[in-house]
Amino acid sequence: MFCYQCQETAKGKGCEIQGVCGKKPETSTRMDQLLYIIRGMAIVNRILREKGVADCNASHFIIDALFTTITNANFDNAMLDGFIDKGLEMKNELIGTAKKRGITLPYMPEVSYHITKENYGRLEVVEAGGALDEEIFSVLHDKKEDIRGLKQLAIYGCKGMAAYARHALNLGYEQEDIYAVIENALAEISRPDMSVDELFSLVLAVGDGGVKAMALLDKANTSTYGNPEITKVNIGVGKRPGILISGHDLKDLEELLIQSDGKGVDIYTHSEMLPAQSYPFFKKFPHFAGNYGNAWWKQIDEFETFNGMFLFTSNCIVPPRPKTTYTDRVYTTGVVGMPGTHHIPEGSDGRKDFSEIIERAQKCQPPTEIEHGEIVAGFAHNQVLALAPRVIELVKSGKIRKFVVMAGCDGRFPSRSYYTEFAEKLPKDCVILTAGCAKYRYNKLPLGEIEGVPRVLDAGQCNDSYSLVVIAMALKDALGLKSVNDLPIVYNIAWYEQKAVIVLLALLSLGVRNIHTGPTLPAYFTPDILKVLREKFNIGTISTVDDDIANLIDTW
Ligand code: FS2
Ligand code: SF4
Repeated sequence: MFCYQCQETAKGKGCEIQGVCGKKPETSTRMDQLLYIIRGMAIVNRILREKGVADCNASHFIIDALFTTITNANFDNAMLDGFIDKGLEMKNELIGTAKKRGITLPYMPEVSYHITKENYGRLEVVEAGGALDEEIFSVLHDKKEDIRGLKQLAIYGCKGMAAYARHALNLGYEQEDIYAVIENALAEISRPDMSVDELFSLVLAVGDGGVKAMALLDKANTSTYGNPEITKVNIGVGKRPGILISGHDLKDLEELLIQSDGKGVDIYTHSEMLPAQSYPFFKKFPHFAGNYGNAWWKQIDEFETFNGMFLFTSNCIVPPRPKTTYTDRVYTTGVVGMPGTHHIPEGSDGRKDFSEIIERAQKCQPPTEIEHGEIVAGFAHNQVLALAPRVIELVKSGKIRKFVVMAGCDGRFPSRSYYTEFAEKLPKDCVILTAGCAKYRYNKLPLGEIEGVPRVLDAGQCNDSYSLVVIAMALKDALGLKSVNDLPIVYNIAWYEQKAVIVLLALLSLGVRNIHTGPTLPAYFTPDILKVLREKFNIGTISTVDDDIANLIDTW
């Protein structure tokens, strides 16, 4: 196996024996095979789109296949086998459609690729267009590191974009131009003659698609559930048994809340589901009790004390330890899979039946309290823009000197204590704008307010980084500036998985410069890729807290 898609990749270079995340080689290989199959599908569907006959079911499958290969989403080989079966079947159907219409398809191994079941998850021998190729679907198949890095950067951006597109689709919102960006990227990276310059342009086009996907998901979420509003979220526990819901999918949360209403159980959000606490629709449910625990990676300890049931609607799920007590109480849904847990499929009517998890929860002990008190959430664009006159006044009077965007992901690296220290040492006239699970490094610190404006404004999930862009654009206009780069905003973004990649690419496509990202740079940023990113966007990484505060706050 070879995988270097996340920040925790082995030795900062690539996981080759087993994933640091727990992904096994045979799982990783299945994911590579699946991605190769959807590249073939994308090539054909792109041609069908040019003729006005693209298959939207194929587009839906492609986004799900990308989403399920995202870090910490699927560890289940049987589920991935189902994806490969379906992908091969759909690819053949697309080829059949093209043939029926008299469309000549290019000879490309991605299109003709076939694999028989006994070779799922096996690297050794793969039939590829009649020839045998050991690693045609592997990341390492591209021998030039810059080309490989840029192609993977495009794929990782597509993975993040696909996740957002799926959450929007679950609420009935979709845009063909987003699918077109993804399929175009997958088709283009299959071209053997892509140059570095062409790949850079492609990566920025993926970023542009990311802006569209985040805007669409924002529209889907706010049209369905209302605009997030300032909300005090309980981080303690009640006396009834609980179901903890993790991940990002608000439709799943809606169905769970409706089906569990009046059943004697409480629903708690976890990690990236915390922002749901601020939506008017969800706040109406009396059994929507609060948020339990912290960022995703602490689940293996915090789930032991929750005592109830667990529902994962997207990443990040962590493989439970062998002796853990909660594995059998974990349910997954959507593209998430974990051996030893239970999966709730979507019914033929598009609904999900959560009755089993609710009935089992009724027999559980209430959660054990691990924290108590409240945190404040709900600073998405609508709420912040409602405060805009006040905020602008504070900026103009110098009482707010800088905004620091600290969006992104949290992770296990001890060096991520940097972000806690950075928030603590940040001068008192600076405000943090956050989104994503990175916030857990500082959202419970007593950082105070600036004349009624909290010093941590939490816009929501990682996809709500879109809100931060809307806020930045509005501030730029209100302050009469020409560019977002003229604003008193600096970007110190933490990354872990591929949703942070699409957020980064989205910001770059909008022309945002001077982004600092850490705790380490992606392994696929070769020295040459980094050189170009520095020249074009002045991207940098982090140093020490004191140096970075001096550089980012005091000199910028
Ligand atoms: Fe955090 Fe994990 Fe949100 Fe990422 S819960 S690292 O998926 O997408 O962020
Ligand atoms: Fe390694 Fe990250 Fe890939 Fe898991 S997702 S195998 S930790 S690079």
